[in-house]
Amino acid sequence: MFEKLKEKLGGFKKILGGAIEETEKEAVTAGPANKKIETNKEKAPEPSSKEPPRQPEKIGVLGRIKAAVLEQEFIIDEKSLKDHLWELEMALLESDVAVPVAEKIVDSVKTELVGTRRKIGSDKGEIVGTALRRAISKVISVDSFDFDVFIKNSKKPVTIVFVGVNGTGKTTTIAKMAERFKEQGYSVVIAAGDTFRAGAIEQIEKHADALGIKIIKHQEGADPAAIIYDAVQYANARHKDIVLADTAGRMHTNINLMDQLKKVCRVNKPELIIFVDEAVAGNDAVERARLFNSAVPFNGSILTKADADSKGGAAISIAYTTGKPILFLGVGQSYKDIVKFDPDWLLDRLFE
Ligand SMILES: Nc1nc2c(ncn2[C@@H]2O[C@H](COP(=O)(O)OP(=O)(O)O)[C@@H](O)[C@H]2O)c(=O)[nH]1
Ligand SMILES: [Mg+2]
Repeated sequence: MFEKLKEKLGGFKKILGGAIEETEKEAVTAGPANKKIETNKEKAPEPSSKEPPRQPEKIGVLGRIKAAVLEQEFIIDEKSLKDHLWELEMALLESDVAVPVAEKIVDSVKTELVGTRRKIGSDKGEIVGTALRRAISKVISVDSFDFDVFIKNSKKPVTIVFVGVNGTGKTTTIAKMAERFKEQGYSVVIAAGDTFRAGAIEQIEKHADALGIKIIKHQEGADPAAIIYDAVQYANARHKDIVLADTAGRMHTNINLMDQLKKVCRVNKPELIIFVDEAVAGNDAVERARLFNSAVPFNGSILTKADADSKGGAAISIAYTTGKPILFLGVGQSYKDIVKFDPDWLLDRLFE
């Protein structure tokens, strides 16, 4: 998972590490530390030929100590990074990181490194790796929303509406989440809110049967807002904990269907709206997330198909672009294939 991005970041670490190594060599050759000693000496009073030398030992020792400390350090200057930071931006863009997010990462790496003193002989790959990890961490850690804690502390039933374009894995994710909630001891109701696509009701019904979960459905073409409303009523009457509401996939550009989604949310006031898209969709997913979020402001995203060969860019960009956290990753087709998203987990993967 995220192998391509990891590879690119690894390559960049080597390149920039090499450039910093060059700066270090130049610093050692030019001996900036020695120049500092000269300055030190200049400040010391010149011994006149008439006067006896004044405490030469003391100045010498101080000078030597200062030189030893300075000699072990060098400063990373902007010049040595400039061309390579552009390469970093390219590498990020090629990995499907969105433009503003790539710019933000490059900027952070620059701030982390330029003008800082480093020990001579220290591991340059590590210096760059740490700066990169911090920069990426900043863009993916948008807030500290803990999904499980939120569910636990919320008044029941908790209604969760899943939104997104067609085929991204909403229905499968609902089945996975239902299984996860069941395991945690919650009772679940599913609302078959995709009344648009032929076979969608049967598809989610099959999942509900397999998981032994109650499903509320109407006929094809029915109003999804009404179905979800019925499911919430049912959950209220039977003291069920969670309502998982499916919706039809829709293009973020289709105004009528987006209006229908707004109605679903207006009528039912779900506790959570979750945007579902594919990790493999890259920048398209980022743009869709942005537009869905402005139509029906959601609480977080789930990225599916992270088991496929994703470049990793969407995972890095969506949270920063929408300001909402990634909650889970879908990592396969079976019910258990869902993992809670943790920024550190992703960072460990990229930098292990
Ligand atoms: N490999 C993989 N396939 C997935 C994942 N999530 C969903 N799928 C598959 O994606 C396809 C579309 O899923 P579906 O739930 O019908 O998408 P929907 O149109 O958004 O409801 C199905 O074949 C799913 O099995 C995942 O995490 N990994
Ligand atoms: Mg579906």
